[in-house]
Amino acid sequence: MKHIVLTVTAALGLALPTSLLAATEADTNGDGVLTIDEVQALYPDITVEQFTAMDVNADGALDDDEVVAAQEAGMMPPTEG
Ligand SMILES: [Ca+2]
Ligand SMILES: [Ca+2]
Repeated sequence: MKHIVLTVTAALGLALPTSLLAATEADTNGDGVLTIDEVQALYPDITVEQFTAMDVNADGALDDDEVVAAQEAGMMPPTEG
């Protein structure tokens, strides 16, 4: 459900909530998760160590929940506008 809403919203080009906007902008290959390369493309200051800390389930990528958690924890800057 969440993935469908995100996909439809992105397709329509509507404004997304801050956390989801960050994930959408950073997800350059459109697979729905952020790799370290995608995160660093948007946030060059984020280190591998920080990425690993944000990757709660240790699958090597950040999903929406992990991005939101990272932003709420202050580990990833929220995007504005
Ligand atoms: Ca991706
Ligand atoms: Ca993960």
